[in-house]
Amino acid sequence: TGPVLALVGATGAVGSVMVDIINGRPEVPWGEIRLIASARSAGKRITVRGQELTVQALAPEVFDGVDVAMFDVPDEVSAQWAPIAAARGAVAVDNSGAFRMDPDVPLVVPEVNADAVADRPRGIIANPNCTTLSMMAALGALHREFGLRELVVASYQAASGAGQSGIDRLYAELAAVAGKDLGVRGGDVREALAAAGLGQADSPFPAPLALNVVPWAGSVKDDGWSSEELKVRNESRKILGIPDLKVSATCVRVPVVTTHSLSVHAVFDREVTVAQAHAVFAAQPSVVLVDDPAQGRFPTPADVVGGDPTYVGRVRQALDFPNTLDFFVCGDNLRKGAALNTYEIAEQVVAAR
Ligand code: 11C
Repeated sequence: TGPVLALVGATGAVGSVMVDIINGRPEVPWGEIRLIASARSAGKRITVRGQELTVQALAPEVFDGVDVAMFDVPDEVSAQWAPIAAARGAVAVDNSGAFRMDPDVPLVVPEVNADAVADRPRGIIANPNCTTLSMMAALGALHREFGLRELVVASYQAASGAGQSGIDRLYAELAAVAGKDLGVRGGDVREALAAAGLGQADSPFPAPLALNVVPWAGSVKDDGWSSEELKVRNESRKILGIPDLKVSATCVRVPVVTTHSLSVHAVFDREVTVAQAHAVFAAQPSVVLVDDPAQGRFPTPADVVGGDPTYVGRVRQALDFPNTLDFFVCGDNLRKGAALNTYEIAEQVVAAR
């Protein structure tokens, strides 16, 4: 019998994708898989690799005998329960923000720093934020070749980054404005939402998302920064192993259900051409290059959603800035951005045993 895998948060937006990923693998190394969630979801039945499993309520005993426990739960739940899982002998692979910047917890993207899984003094490995993750496979490949020095990015983040409530809210808002001719100015979206009973205070977003873009994700931090923007900065530095990487990020929510995009301006130590960058992307197995704008070919969330790779396009050498590249990247925030990378770390842990 193989190792035991636990999935904590099995019924959430990311947890459900995790189950899809496990079901879609040609082979898995696990002898047993346990599904775990809050008491509210306990008792639900979910089919995993042809077997109907009953979701168990989160409790210390569920981790007994577990080799790897993946956590897809809010920060405070991970903060409490990942150490409990570790104390009971499991390696906790955590997708929350609770441990990412802990110096005793590796922050892993297998394409970039797979070896870091072995150095885990707390028995915990962290999975990066989905916005950071969406560009890491591409940036890691470029960094190895040209030496990354500075990063200026703007994100175009999907509603599902805010979980199931974000997905539900976007669909409800779209239903409230659908089929109406709101005129050349797009009408008063707030009025249309209010008329449909969608109060702003009930939304996970700080402004209407339908027919709009919202320059905010996460919580308020010092000097006008959002938590999401600081995560992009701090996590990029840690994953790439460049503690003094200069980063400036602006995080924006857009009315896309799933798949985060980023516009990236990257500055390198060495000269770089578009042809060289294309060659680097083409050689990175988890990156798909879609870059032929004359033929209308570039990545968009609509084409990328549901897929595992990071898609890169619009690669340009900035006319006025030497040693730089500008490009656009799209990645499914629930797959590589969350569930898939977490699962890849879990497989890496058992493969390295
Ligand atoms: C979003 N990236 O799109 C966030 C969600 O630190 O794991 C993930 C937050 C995190 O809202």
